[in-house]
Amino acid sequence: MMAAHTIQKWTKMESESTQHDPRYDRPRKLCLIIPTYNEKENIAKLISRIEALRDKLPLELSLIVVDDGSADGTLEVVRQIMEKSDNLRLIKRPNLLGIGSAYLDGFAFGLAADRSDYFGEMDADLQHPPEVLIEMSKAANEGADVVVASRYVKGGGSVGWSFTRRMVSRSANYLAKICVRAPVSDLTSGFRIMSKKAISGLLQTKLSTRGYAFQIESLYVYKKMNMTFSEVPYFFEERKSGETKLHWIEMARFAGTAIKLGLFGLNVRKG
Ligand SMILES: Nc1nc2c(ncn2[C@@H]2O[C@H](COP(=O)(O)OP(=O)(O)O)[C@@H](O)[C@H]2O)c(=O)[nH]1
Ligand SMILES: [Mg+2]
Repeated sequence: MMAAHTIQKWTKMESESTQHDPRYDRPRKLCLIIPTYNEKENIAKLISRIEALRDKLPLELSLIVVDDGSADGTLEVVRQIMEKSDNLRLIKRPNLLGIGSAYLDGFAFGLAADRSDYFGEMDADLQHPPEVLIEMSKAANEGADVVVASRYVKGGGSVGWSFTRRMVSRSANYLAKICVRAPVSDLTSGFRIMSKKAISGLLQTKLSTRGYAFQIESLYVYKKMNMTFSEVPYFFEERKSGETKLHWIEMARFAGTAIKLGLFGLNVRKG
């Protein structure tokens, strides 16, 4: 098990020695974080679809799975893949600590252990088609600090959603838009790539949430840091297997966090 404070300490040490050095000639690296909780049926398929993209990506790719005590065999599947792959690592946490905290631990570990230039967020359940990573990586490589894969731009959408599900998502997005005012159309999207600068700033900020509202708090931080934004369209697909962890209580927390953010903001260090 890896304690969060240990990871934070590494980040601080390492970030001092991995500042961008133009004399250091190497392909730019993308560290993709995949949080899992009971994703046994999905994770191997996802990783093999990501691996098939390697030659088409303008960035060199490594993967970190952050698992929160899955009891369905997800860990065994990940370990089997790790035996054959140098590019996959696992952060194993004891129990469900929230998707936001999984990302933060993944970012901190990636920043410390790799010399990554970019960090990605992606669900393990195949709802985020990995092929979109090609366009996202290009946008990042061309200079955007925050690339958001978006359902709400031309060419994007969601597959197989009921009217209610669509309304809930639209309302959450609308509320987030009013409260965060970040220059993107899909503020609740959890499919993103960020620059090292954006992630370093995020890791220095004390967020108020560990759950799904992480997505809007992090956007707020990037906006306050004057990061550059870019959006790439995508279709959010149906969950192939397993169950969502997004329940009503999380949605209520999300709304609470959005309103708090709109009213009081967050204290963001700007470098
Ligand atoms: N490690 C970890 N992963 C989580 C947690 N909550 C959700 N996930 C993972 O985050 C991704 C998105 O969650 P999901 O339940 O599919 O959310 P939805 O797509 O909004 O319904 C999936 O890969 C989940 O397995 C958590 O607390 N910890
Ligand atoms: Mg999902």
